[in-house]
Amino acid sequence: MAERKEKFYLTTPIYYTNGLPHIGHTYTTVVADMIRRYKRMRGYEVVMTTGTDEHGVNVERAAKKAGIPESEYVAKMAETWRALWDELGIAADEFVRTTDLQHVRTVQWLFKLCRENGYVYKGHYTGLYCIFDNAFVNEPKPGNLCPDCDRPLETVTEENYFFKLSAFQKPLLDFYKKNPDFIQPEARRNEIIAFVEGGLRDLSITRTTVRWGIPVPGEEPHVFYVWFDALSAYLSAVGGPDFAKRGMWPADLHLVGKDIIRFHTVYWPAFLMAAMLPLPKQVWSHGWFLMDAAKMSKSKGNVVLPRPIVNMLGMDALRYFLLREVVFGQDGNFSYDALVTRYNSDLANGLGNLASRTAALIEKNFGGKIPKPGTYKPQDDALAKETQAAIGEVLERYEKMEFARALEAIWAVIALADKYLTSEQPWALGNSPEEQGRKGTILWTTSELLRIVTVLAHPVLPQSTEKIWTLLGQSGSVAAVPLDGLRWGQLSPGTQLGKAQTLFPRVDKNEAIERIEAMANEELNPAPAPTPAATPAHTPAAAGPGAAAAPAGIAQIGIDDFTKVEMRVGQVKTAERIVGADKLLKLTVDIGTEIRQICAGIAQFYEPDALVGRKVVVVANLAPRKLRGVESNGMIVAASVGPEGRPVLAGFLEDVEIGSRLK
Ligand code: ME8
Repeated sequence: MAERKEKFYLTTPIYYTNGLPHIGHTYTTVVADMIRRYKRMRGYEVVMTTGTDEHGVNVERAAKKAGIPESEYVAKMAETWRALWDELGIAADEFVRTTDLQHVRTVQWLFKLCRENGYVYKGHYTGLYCIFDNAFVNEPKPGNLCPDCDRPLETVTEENYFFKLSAFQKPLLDFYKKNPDFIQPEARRNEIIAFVEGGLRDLSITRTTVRWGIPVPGEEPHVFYVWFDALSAYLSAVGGPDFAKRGMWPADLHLVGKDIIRFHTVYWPAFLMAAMLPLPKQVWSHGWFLMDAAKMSKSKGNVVLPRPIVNMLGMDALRYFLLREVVFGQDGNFSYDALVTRYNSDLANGLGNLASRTAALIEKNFGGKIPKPGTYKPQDDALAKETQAAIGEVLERYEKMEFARALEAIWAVIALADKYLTSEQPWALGNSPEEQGRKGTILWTTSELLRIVTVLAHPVLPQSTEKIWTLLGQSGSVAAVPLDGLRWGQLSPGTQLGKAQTLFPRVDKNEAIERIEAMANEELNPAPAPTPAATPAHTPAAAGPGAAAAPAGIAQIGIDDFTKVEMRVGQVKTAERIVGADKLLKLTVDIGTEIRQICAGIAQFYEPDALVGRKVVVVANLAPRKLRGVESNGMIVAASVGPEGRPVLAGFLEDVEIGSRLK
C-alpha cells in the first residue's frame, strides 16, 4: 500500500455574514491559499478550511432589516462569500457554514464532552455586552462604550451555562511553555501569556437572550454563545465527532487576525482540553491592513474591495502586493498607489519582462527551441550558484512565514538575470558558431533561472506562473513540481517553447487607480435596480396613450424616486488640484448648512481659481466615497458633452440663494 503523505490542516477564520468581504478578509484567505499551495508542492496532503459564522444577534437584526428569515439571509450571504473566493481563485477545500447539520452536531457533542468531564455549570450573568462583537465587556470605555468598536454597550442579565475557564490557567501556561511555537508571532505570545497569568474568569457559553443560534439539547431556550459555536467549525470541517476517520485533526495552523487571537489561543485550547481532544499545533496572528492608517469601515467610506483590483490588474497582482508589502504579523498600510507601483515595477517590468524578453530571444535565435548551452564563463557559473542558493533561502523564508522576504529573494534573482542579460548582450552577438554557442549558453542560463523562479513563485502567483510554465514549453502543471527536488540544471535543451502569453501588461498609474476606484464606488453604492413601475419606454405598456417616452434604454422613475435625490445650490469656496490625479479637483463648497469637501472630475476643463465664488448644483445626499484617497462628500452636477463627455457645470442665469433645494 502506498504510504500516506504527511498531512497539513490549516484554517482561516470563519467570517461573519453580516458584512461583505473586503481586503482584510481577502488577506487572511490569500495567505492560507498560498500556504496550501506551498505545502502541496512540498509533498503534504493539505486541507484548507474557510467558511461563514452565521449565528447571533447581528444576523437576527440584519435579516429583520432585509425582511427575510434568518436562514434565507445567511444562505444568501454564505453564497456571496463562497462565490467571491471562487471568483478570486482562492476556494478552500472545505467551506463550513455554522448552520450546517454536521457543524450543529459537532458543537452539541463538544459541549456534552465538556459537561461530562465536569467543566460546565449553570449560573447567572449580568454584564455589559457588545452586540456587535458578541462579547461581554469587562472594561468598557467611558460612557459605556465598547473598547473594540466604540459602540454603546447594553446591560444584559441571563441564566447561562458557564465554562470553567479558571481551571485551565495552569494547564494553558504549561501548554504554552511546552509548545513555544503555539502562538505566533512572539509579541502576541507574550501578550497572551501575560493575560493568562493575570487570572482567568469562567466564561458563559450559552445565551437565552439570543434566538438565532444552535440549541443546547434539552435546555431550550439556551443557545450556544457564538464563539463556542464558531471555534468548533475547525473541527466540524474535518469530520466533527468522527474526526479520527478523516485523519486531519488536530489543525496544524489556524490563521487569524490579531483581533481574535485570544479566542484562539485561550478559549479554544481550553475547550479542547476540557473535552480531552487534541489541541491545534499553531495559531498565527497577522496584523491589520489599514487604509490611511485607520481601520477600514463602510461608514468611513474607506473599505478596499478585492474585486475591482482583480478586474483591473489580475488576482496575482493583488496576491503579490498583499504578501510583498507588509511583514507577515505586522500592520501595513494599503494604498492603490503602492499597489500599482509594485505591479508596474515588479510584475510588468520585472518577472513579465524577463519572461517575454527571454522567449523572444529564443524565438529569434533558436527557432523557439531552448538552446543547448556551450561552454560556461565565470559569470554564467556565478548566476547558477546564486540561483541555486536562492532556492534554499526562499524555502526557508516560506517555512518561517516570512513571505515578504521570500519574494524579495526571488526578485533579487530576477534582478540578477536582468543585469546578466544587459551585460552579456546576447542580441549583439553574431551567427558564427562560436557566437551562436555563447548565445546558447546565455539563453539557456536565463531560461533555467526563469524556470526556477517560476516554480518558487507559484504559491504566490498561481495564474501567471502557469502561463510562464506553458511559455517555457514545460509539461504538466507547475503546481505538480516538487519543491524539494528543485535544482539548477534540470531544464532540457531542445524543448519547444509554448505560445506567447500576456502576463502583466503595463498600466498607466493614474488611469488604473481611477478605474479601480470607479468600480469600487459602483460596488459599494450600486445604482438601484429599476422598480417595476419604471417600465422601459419601448414596451407596449409604457408606450400607450399618455405615456411620456423616456429615451430608449433609460428606465423611468416615479416622483418618489426623484425626491430621494437632494440637490442644492452650493458656492465653491476653494478649489485645488490633487497631486497624481489629472482629472480631479478638490473643492470645498458651501451648501448653506455646512461646508462640504467634494471631488469633481473637471480638472482638465476648469481652472481651480476660476471656480472660486461660482454657484454650482450639488447632489448633497450621495454616500461619501473616496476618490484617489481623498474623501468626497457629494457630487457637482455637470452636463456631459460630446463623445469625450466634456463636463460643463450646471449653473443659474439669476442669482440664487446658497442652500436652495432644486425640485
Ligand atoms: O471575527 N486587515 O469574523 P470577521 C487584516 N467570525 N485582516 C483583517 C482585516 C484587516 N483590516 N479585517 C478583517 C470574526 N480581517 C469571527 C471569526 S473564527 C472561529 C470566528 C480578517 O468576519 C482577520 O483574519 O470579523 C480577522 O481576524 C478576520 O478577518 C475577522 O473576520
